[in-house]
Amino acid sequence: MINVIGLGYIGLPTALMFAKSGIEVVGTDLNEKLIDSLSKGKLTFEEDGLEELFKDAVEKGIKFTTEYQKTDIYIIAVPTPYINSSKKLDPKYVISAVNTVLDVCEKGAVLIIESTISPGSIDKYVRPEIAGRGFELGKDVHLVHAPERIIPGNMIYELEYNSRTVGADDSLVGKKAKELYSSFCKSEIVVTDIRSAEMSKVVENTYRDVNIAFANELAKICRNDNMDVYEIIRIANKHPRVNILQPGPGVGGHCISVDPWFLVGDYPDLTNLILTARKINDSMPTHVLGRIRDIMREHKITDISKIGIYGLAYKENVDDTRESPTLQLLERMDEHLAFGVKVYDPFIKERIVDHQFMNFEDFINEIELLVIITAHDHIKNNLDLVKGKLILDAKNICDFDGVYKL
Ligand code: SAJ
Repeated sequence: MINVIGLGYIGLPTALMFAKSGIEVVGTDLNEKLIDSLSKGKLTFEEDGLEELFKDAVEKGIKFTTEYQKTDIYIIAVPTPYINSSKKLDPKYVISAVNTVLDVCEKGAVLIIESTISPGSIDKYVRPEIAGRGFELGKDVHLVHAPERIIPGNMIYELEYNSRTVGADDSLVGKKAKELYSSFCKSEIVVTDIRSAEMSKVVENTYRDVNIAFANELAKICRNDNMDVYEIIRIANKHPRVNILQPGPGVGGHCISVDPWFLVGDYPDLTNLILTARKINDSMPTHVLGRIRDIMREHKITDISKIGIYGLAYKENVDDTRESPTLQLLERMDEHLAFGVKVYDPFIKERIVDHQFMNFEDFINEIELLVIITAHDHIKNNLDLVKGKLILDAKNICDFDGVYKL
């Protein structure tokens, strides 16, 4: 039996995949409301294909509880928040989960940590904890780091078809973990050591951050001289060895905007490029604000409540608002006492910011300038309804005449 600890964005779909493939799974989370909801057959977040997978897993007998189970395989997928001021990882949930596992596990249990951690975290925080409890690593318990790679919006497909990394101290334990994941993962599973697994995960997200920063810097250069950045990227990408990403209003989510900071925090003298990329991406909400100001001036709009921001989620077709460019933008506005901008996102059903609308038409009726920050399919399918408005399209989804771009 596998006990999956932490049933959030990663733990839940992973637990469901194991259950669907016929393995006995118990999902544990300390959040009673969440367990209550899952036990009643109600999902806690939206994701393509998740409903179906959930149904299959429930039919196969997956159980949800707040209790840690006595078993020999654990998958730990608890959150790893980062401390904004120091840009360092806060390992408290991982440490606490490891400790509780040690309270109940069978001798020789394998602890697989899936949560993203900064390189070196297992040496720094987890091994000493285990040794401090009197457990001998490699005998009483075995450690594995198997960082996830799935992308919100396409998680279920990617769980099955992405290649995976398994880092272990011992090749036999690595092989065992690999076999376990191959119950649902149809792609290559690379077995390596724990430090390489930690580092490769953070490197993957940093690579994407740096490449998005390049696109964002191009957007700023092109804006300065009134060139069309999208056209330039489209042409440049015809070159067989060029593949520039898309500029946008900023980089959100709990991964790409966070992981590079771990490298900057640990290697401050060696991370010039990575730090600059982070700064460029973090500056994009301010760039959008500058664009809003230009348009307001040009059209003599003085009332901020005539501005409507579309999108609170950090990217299209998800309901996750962590580090979202819109939240960053509202924070910048707040710092400058610019209150009253209206906000709408069809995926966010609870009110999380001031002046948030729950109805799209009401929202559109009350604004003069629509700022598109998140390219949900919903807005792509409703562009007809916004044709008469001034539009700042930070995601390049509208091709009407007169639409302002980044
Ligand atoms: N973005 C751009 N321009 C682009 C692509 C993305 O501005 O061309 C923005 C998005 O709008 C969003 C942010 O970047 O705000 C991040 O979005 P994303 O779709 O690139 O990635 P995430 O954060 O949803 O998921 C990433 C993925 N990592 C990589 O692609 C290297 C995913 O595979 C990881 O599993 C995930 O981080 C994670 O959990 O670490």
